[in-house]
Amino acid sequence: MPEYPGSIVEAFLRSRERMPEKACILFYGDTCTYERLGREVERWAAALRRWGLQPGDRIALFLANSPTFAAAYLGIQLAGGIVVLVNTQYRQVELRHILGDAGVRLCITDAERKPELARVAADLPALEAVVWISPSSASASPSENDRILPPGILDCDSAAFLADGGSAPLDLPPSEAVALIGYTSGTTGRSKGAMLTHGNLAANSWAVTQAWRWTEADRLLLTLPLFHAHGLGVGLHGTLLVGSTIDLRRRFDAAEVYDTLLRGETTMFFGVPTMYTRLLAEARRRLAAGEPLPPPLRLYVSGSAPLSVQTFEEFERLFGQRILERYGMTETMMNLTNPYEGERRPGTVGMPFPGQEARIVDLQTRQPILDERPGEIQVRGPHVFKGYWRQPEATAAAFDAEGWFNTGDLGWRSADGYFTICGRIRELIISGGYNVYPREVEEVLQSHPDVAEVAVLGLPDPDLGEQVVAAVVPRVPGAPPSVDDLIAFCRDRLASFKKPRRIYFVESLPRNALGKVQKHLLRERLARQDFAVPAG
Ligand code: MCA
Ligand code: AMP
Repeated sequence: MPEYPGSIVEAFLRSRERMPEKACILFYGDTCTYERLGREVERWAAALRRWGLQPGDRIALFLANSPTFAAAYLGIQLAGGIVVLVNTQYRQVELRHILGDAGVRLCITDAERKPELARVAADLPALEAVVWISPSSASASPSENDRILPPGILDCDSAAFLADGGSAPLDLPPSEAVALIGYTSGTTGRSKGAMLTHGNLAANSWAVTQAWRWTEADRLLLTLPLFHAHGLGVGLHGTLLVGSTIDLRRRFDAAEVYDTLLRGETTMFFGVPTMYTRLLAEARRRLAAGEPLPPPLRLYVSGSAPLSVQTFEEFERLFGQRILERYGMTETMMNLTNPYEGERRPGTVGMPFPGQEARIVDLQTRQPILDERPGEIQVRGPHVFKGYWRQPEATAAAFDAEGWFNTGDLGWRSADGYFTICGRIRELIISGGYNVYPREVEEVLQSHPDVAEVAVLGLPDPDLGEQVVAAVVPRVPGAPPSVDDLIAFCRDRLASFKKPRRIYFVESLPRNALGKVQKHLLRERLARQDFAVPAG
């Protein structure tokens, strides 16, 4: 049995004990040591318990990257709570669904995001408290914090919430308890909460750190958001587990990343493919201006969306380094990885991490396929989630009788064991590493008074991989609503990255005999621009 701890919080406390004065999180000139983070974690845990947190209560984090995110995250888990991750771009529709579905009792946010939360708070019967990070410890201005929460909901700034000190020793959470709920598409329907246990997270982080030879000497430059599996489950967890250092940023900025890499202190960078294409463009600009290339890193990793062979090869030509591509999901954290030593094969996602399994099954017979034919990728191991929150049927449908999880991704395996992803069973658009479920955008556009029918799909995009495109049938033929109006309508309700980049007005949608929209036909027509001028 591998020697990994029962939870990430336990792993963190072990690292703190081993090297209290080591830098854990660097954040724009501030150095948060393992000891300082540990004290903050204990303060959050004690304050949450004092407030009345019971083991298993859901506490949402609707918070941008900062050391406070890490402290609150670990504090909730140390207190026995379940963290619900919320993308900071989410707006009323997503907030209502996620916070409502998870029955969140308390939400930790920042002053900048509190007004959006206040718009939906009255629709969330389980919500009892909102704790917002005081502007002194976040970058938001107090004037943005102007919308009042409904009466009956505790509205508390973090300084007041954490006051009173006291850090009674708390037991570590059991490894089989749920640590975190991440909302994701599942294979069908509305976004579902994937329940990951402390054991799932620790097992996967252990596998990742082993496979990538991650040690306490590493310094990871992390510009990914901490509210998704990539930044959190790979970047932060790995750091805490091995006791290395994370150079955390609020967001990705190619020029800032390039400048940081030039300083030569970074050993690893993890990103989505869009970040790599932007980094390449930045490098070309710098080289043209006579600036140098950054020194080599120990490891560049790409994931969350397909890395094109072209980007892989250009990166190797320019930076002289072969990006390691891996494949993961919210339900499982990381599944497959190209080898650290050995061939990193472009266009593939490699093999299972240590201690985990993966295979391809035939879509009809559900029998394993051993040759190089495509089928559905299934995975099994200690990293695979417990199930969907309050969705026993969806959970049952996601696993087969032998405990294999159906990923909903299509792929094939080469004779020498490399997996290649070649499609998705579910309808999902991946734009710049963010998932967009067409149905969610369709539902919002459909509710616009001037829209009769709508279909949303993904088309190729050189920067984002895929872009969101909508075909709209206006309610009054020949009198479509304005594109700006439709986009503003989406942005008011959904995260801005879900808004269509292009909207085409059409007379009707192609449908089959059962009335289902034939998106493949629509995609072909839109790709050919077989319509009047795009209205966007
Ligand atoms: C931002 N915008 C986007 C996207 N990101 N539009 C489409 N797709 C996107 N991905 C929009 C904003 O809404 C805004 O629109 C405008 O672009 C500028 O926003 P800004 O924040 O400046 O964007 P950016 O800095 O250009 O962001 C691009 C990005 C970012 C750096 C690629 O999207 C990003 O950090 N992506 C990573 C997501 C991630 O962590 N995914 C992992 C999921 P407007 O101005 O109109 O409002 S976990 C996962 O998939 C599994 C587990 C796995 O395997 O990892
Ligand atoms: P999420 O639901 O946010 O966890 O997104 C997981 C999905 O991202 C997977 O099911 C894949 O479809 C996709 N994905 C993640 N990594 C890769 C990769 N390296 N190549 C292709 N698709 C990927």
